[in-house]
Amino acid sequence: MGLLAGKTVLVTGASAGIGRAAAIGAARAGADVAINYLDDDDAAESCIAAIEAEGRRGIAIRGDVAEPETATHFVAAAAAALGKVDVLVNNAGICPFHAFLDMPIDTFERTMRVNLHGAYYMVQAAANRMVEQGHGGAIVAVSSISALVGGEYQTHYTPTKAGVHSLMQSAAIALGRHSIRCNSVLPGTILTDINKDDLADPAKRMHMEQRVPLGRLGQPEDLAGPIIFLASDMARYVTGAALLVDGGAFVNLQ
Ligand code: NAD
Ligand code: RM4
Repeated sequence: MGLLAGKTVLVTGASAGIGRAAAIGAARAGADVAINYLDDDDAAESCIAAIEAEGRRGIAIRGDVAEPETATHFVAAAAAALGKVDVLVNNAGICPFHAFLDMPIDTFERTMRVNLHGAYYMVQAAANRMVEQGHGGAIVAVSSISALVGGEYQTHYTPTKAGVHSLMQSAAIALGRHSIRCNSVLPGTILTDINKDDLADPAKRMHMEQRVPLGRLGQPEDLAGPIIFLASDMARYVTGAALLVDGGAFVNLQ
């Protein structure tokens, strides 16, 4: 029996990267999976095909998480197609690397809206559905090591990741009475499209790699296990927690 057998899992931003790996990992762990995606229909279809190849049901629902109505639509459409909502993995996010002093207002505001406002709307919509259902649930937010440390070209981004981490802490308190657990994962540097350009600089990539005690940067699949664990009943007494998934990078300061 998989850790998520019989559960319905919703994942935002699952057409690529960590979200895709979490969605497919959840299916492998026995869940039916609904994915939200922004605009890449082919990538979303490919994720659904991989979910179905695990013998599970999958549905893809398009929408920009920065819009509040995307969240209510996603949750309603997922529940209509798959019957219920047990788990939300709030993953969608952007990080358009840029210097601080001349940060364009649009870049700052879009990053806040997608990463933080989007998370808020999604968590609220999923929680309302879980409360209505009356049998609890689990929310896992993809925060970041950036919730704990800064980044010169991430002054717009790191506050959103600290915000998502904080949202999970407060939501854990607000939703505990409904048996809804709220936790976050804090990935270190994971090789995905979000940092492809940034890590194209060989010096930067080597610097990042050398900081990791486990000796390599992460792959999206490295997040699947920790996300599935926090989503599963194995973590039934874990709420308000944050789990670094960074190969040890955060503790490697000295
Ligand atoms: P990615 O670019 O591969 O994936 C991001 C996903 O979010 C994509 O599927 C994208 O389409 C989707 N997305 C972006 N804007 C959206 C919107 N407005 N509405 C709906 N979907 C949207 O990058 P990733 O690394 O897999 O990022 C996933 C999450 O992991 C992000 O929240 C990111 O902050 C976080 N994270 C990544 C790293 C890393 O090093 N890769 C580290 C820490 C945290
Ligand atoms: C993470 C962390 C990674 C970076 C991504 C975009 O939070 O800072 O190093 O590549 O964001």
